[in-house]
Amino acid sequence: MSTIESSPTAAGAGANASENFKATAGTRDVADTPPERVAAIVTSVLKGVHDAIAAHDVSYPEFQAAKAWLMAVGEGGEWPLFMDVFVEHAVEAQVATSQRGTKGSILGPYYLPDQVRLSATCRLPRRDDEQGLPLVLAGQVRDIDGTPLAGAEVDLWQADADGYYSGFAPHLPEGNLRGVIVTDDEGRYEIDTIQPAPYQIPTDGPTGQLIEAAGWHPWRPAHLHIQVRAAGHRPVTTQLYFAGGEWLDSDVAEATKPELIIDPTDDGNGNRRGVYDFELEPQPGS
Ligand code: MBD
Ligand code: FE
Repeated sequence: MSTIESSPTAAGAGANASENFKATAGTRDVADTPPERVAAIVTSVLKGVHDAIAAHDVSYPEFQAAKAWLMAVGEGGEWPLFMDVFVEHAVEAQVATSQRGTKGSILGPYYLPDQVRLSATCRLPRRDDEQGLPLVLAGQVRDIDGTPLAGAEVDLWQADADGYYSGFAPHLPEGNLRGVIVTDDEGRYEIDTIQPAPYQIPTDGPTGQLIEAAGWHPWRPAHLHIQVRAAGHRPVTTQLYFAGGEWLDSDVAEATKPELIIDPTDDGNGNRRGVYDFELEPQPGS
């Protein structure tokens, strides 16, 4: 694995994911929250803020610093990054209480829809000189009753061996290490890719500055992002992690789950193979 020689810059690492978030608004369900519910939620959030101010005897300079920081997050386009790192895991955990089958994890800020469709056995698009340990990810997509799901979509996106995502890093070709793999007649897939590096939140933007100011670390463990979709089934958005990897127990985004850790086998000839089967529940109401 190549190493990150210097910390990624906020611009270089695509910390500004705001444009993509706005551009993909049409792909998401719309919230239809009645006024009483808006009031109840926002009252709770504000009460948390007010309570923290009292509990910690917050000063005027601290209040104004918070305001300046909030402005910088917006101006730097880092709200998608901040929300997905520090808040999304709680939403995912809530949704997970009603989801059966494969455990979900957070979507994060770097999903791009409409990537190249690939047949069940494939190589993920990569540069000719793509660095990183080779990795084959293989498995089967099934219904929770065990029925194989042919023609299911395994939508995979991942960082490269330096921790950068295509579409959010100017030096990477469009579509690099992204693809939608369609399962075969037995619901199987087999993807030839490389092992991603851990992801470091850029230290020079407002999110990174907050992490530094709080004395936290800016790392996520190495992970593959996967969304699995099949007709008549509830899609699952998840991530796979690597056994023994750094930061597994202290993910800044709190998005790891023990069920999502794979332990690829290595035959000593550079062939590493990780296996993961996905199980989708029928679409509620279908
Ligand atoms: C990532 O790669 C990621 O997965 C999340 C959730 C947040 C920031 C970067
Ligand atoms: Fe990620």
